[in-house]
Amino acid sequence: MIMRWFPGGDDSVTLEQIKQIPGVTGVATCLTDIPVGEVWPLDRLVALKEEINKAGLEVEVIESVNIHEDIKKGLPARDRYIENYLRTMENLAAIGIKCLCYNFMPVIDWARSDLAAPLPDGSTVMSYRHEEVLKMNPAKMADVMFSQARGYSLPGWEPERLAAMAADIEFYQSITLEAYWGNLKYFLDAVIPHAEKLGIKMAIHPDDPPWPLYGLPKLITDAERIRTLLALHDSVYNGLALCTGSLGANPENDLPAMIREFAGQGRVHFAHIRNVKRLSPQDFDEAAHPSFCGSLDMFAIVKAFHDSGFDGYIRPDHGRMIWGEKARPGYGLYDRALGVTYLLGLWEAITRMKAGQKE
Ligand SMILES: [Mn+2]
Repeated sequence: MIMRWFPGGDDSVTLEQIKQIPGVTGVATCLTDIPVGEVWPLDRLVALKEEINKAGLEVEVIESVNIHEDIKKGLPARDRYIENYLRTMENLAAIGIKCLCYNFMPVIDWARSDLAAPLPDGSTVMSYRHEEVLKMNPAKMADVMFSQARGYSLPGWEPERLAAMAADIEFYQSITLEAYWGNLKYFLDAVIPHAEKLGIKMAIHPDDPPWPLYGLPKLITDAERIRTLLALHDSVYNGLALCTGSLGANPENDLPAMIREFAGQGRVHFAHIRNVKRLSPQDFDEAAHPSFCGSLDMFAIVKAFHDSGFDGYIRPDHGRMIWGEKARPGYGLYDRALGVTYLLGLWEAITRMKAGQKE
């Protein structure tokens, strides 16, 4: 069980606080100040690892090393950026990283219409209203998100990406889904053999939300698409960060079945387990972790991981903002800590009930 943590004073939550959450043994982290496409310097990574280890926590997961838009677009410059990606992977392997989370979402990483939507209990959550998102142009959505980010960086919404946003969205209108799969395959064919050599499991994060937006191609949205992804380069090192909140926004996605299939094949390396409250097929609020707080059956989800013999990394993903906490949207301490405790409780109960059945 790990938690996402941002270094360099870019997080309201401290390593010391994370260390005190029962059962959390490490963090998933990243360097947020390296421009997308540049090599992550080894000395910075060594210092990062030392800082985390000093707090009594492990760092074996990086979330994320984002992919330069030229790779996603399939431009000639992609080879240089893929070379940089391979160099970054070597530096990550040198500090003992075993799992690398990334995504292949064009231009816009995760999208929400509100980062602090109030719930009746006085807490706030990140929410998504499809009509509102369509009414905003992407630049307006970026404005809304930054105005609610409390000064923290928004992973996946790097300034250099925003600057080129309008032109990039225009560019993607002429890229077919088939061509976009081809661009992902080109990347995987270069990266996965290197990952095998270095012992780093690649874990792609699903698209969030899992449906098309602004005419942009979306790849990782459902079971059929995930089968396509896994077949693009058939290696266990080509795997998933299975995010229940992202995939669960679409009521058609049967999460326990997907977990059984893909974790059963050893292709899930990282689990983001959180709940989501669906309000219509394309509207949702993020929710507290327990089943009764949202639309997902969290017991069935955790049991599917358990039954599949899942031994990868789990994190509680996003939480609500509660108890007056001021933090990066989705990444406060309190609700994620409650989420950890709930998930570990489910895990223990399932483990012990199975042991009891055997006696
Ligand atoms: Mn996630």
